Amino acid sequence: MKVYEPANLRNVVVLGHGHTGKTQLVSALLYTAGMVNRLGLVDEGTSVTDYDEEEIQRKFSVAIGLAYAEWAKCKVNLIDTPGYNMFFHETQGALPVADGALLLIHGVSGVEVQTEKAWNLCEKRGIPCAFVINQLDRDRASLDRSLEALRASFGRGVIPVELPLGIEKDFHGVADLIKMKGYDYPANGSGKAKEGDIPADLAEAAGKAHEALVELVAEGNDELMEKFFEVGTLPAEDVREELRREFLERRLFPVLCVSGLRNQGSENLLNFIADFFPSPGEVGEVEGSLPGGGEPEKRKRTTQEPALAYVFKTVADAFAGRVSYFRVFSGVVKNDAHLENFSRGSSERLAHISVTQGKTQTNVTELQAGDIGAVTKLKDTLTGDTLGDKSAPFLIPKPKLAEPAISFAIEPKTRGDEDKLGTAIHRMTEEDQLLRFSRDPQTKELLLSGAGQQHVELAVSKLKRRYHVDVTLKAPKVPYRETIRARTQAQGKYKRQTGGHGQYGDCRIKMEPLARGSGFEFANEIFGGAIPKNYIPAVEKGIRDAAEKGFLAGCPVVDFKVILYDGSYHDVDSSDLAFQIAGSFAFKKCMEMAKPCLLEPVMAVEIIVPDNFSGDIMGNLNGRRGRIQGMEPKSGNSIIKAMVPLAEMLSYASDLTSMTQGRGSYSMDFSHYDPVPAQIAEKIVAAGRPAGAEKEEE
Ligand SMILES: Nc1nc2c(ncn2[C@@H]2O[C@H](COP(=O)(O)OP(=O)(O)O)[C@@H](O)[C@H]2O)c(=O)[nH]1
Ligand SMILES: [Mg+2]
Repeated sequence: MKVYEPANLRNVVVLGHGHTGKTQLVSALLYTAGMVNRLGLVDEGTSVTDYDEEEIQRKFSVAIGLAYAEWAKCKVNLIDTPGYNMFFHETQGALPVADGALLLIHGVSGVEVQTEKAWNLCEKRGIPCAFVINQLDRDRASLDRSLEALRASFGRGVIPVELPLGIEKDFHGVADLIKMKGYDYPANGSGKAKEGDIPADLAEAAGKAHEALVELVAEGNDELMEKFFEVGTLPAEDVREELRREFLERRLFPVLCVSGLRNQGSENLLNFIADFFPSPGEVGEVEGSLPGGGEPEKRKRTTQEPALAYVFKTVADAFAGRVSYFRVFSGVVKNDAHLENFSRGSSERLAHISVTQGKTQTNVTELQAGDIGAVTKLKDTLTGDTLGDKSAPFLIPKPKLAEPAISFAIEPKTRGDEDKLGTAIHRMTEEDQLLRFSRDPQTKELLLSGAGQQHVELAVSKLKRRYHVDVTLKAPKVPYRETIRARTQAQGKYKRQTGGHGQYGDCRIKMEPLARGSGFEFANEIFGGAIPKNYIPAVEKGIRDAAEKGFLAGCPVVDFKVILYDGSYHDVDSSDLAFQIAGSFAFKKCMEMAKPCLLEPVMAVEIIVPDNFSGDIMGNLNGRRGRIQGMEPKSGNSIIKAMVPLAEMLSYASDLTSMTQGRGSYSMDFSHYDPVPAQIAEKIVAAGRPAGAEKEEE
């Protein structure tokens, strides 16, 4: 494997809505560049970057896939990403290592929800972005309609640099609007084009599109504008140079045309990447901070600087162990280098660095600034860590991830599964930082949390396939709570005479409701030593423990205040334990009269769907006891905001998918607790009341 200098590297992230054909296109580009010896097909499970068994089975990407094409003296690193909202955190993880983006558009569907999200990611990081209209071989695919949608969403800087030759099933290549040449691709998928003149029937349209391109390019440069007005056109070399400059500045967003499935338009796309996309040296200095103090720090992206690398992905491979994927940001990372992990303050040895072509690793001797590679068996380096030459500390900021939106309860099927679960989950959470594992303190269930149902289901499937751990996935128990609605007071007395030493505790308390979210308050208003000071914490503890166990349905009682105002004691028989029990008795008596009720968590939900679904979605939310807070249109989509009880959202992911044919997405955060309507509460109480609650004794 050749060593590539920064000037000959291109780091390209492939973004787009699910099913636009990102993975298929990457396979087509790799085949065209001669990197693989057959055209991999997503539909047959032979694509290069969806090699994971979970991806092959699902036929869509769930993780970043890495590949490279050696083309026109360049090494083009291609980072394939998942398009589904559920795996958006994976996609986000690829952005820090990309210098340019291909944003794929489905030739029939146009701009979709994830198109916008991907666009926003690039905008935030100032990453140049070229649009690729894919699947132009399909019925009803159209460049014109796609352009209209793109311009409506992203402005007039969207400009085609190619036109399709032939439409729908007759699509067979592209007309290059800079060179003004036609490129005819065979139907056999070889990806090899024949250059010729633009066909006569397209000549006029191509002429107009060429003029539009030249004019828009000239707009960004006064000198060129003058020249353009004088002569009426511009030399191709000027157009290229200026187009490139404005593409890198994100003033212009070139549009290219392909069919990834038929491998048409691929050579032109590869040439475009090699000629127009930035090399790592052209994207400004690396911005980061000094470890410890967090002071801003910059670093030149040259090979002369000390080594600096950033780990953007970690895979727990069953055979190779931990594989860390990194990008070199400055200097040179040599095989067998010893680097400092600045994020953790430890040192690592990078034995066996390699480059990645889908599932295949090829060892290399060194990787220069800008290049992307992999290394196995780092000790304690994880995704988001910065490694580098010990003499030159530096931290590269890692993207801020969303928090998990949903939790499911998991239950190991056998004792053996239970034993293996911990290690397996640990590996999986290393690999996927949005996956969380915990035990619910209230319900004692094991919880697996993630971005959504599919994300958690994927984790369960991986547990079984990779780690042979079988668990059942259940909807989690909703963390209900209890509270009171009336003021009450009661006495709790515990007295026992057994043989010699007895037990004695006696307290009188008042109980009153507090505002939502206040939790529990305890006030001591005993005067004159009716209960000695040292027993008062015991009374409080007795009440707290009883409140934790619940009264109606075994859920913690919250938002109430207890005032201890009287009681009595015995010189010999009183003890902490006796006063704890007395406290719990008083609490239970109060609860009986305090009009207790159940509270449920309510979520703030945000749903994004194409406009035509918004009516159905809102009707459906009403059925879930949701309260709509508002609706905003956003370029063909509606953003619906609502407050919905968590209990009604447990199956939302799959319902939304089926209601919108997979085109809707949602997120939710905890908002507050609200009383459960009486009818529903009755059922929960019937199911949840702890059996054989202990009887009071006086
Ligand atoms: N007709 C047609 N189908 C395509 C094309 N590219 C991809 N597909 C199909 O679209 C589906 C999704 O492709 P995939 O590459 O997995 O999309 P991704 O989710 O963007 O990675 C698969 O069934 C592909 O075979 C194309 O250019 N033409
Ligand atoms: Mg994919």
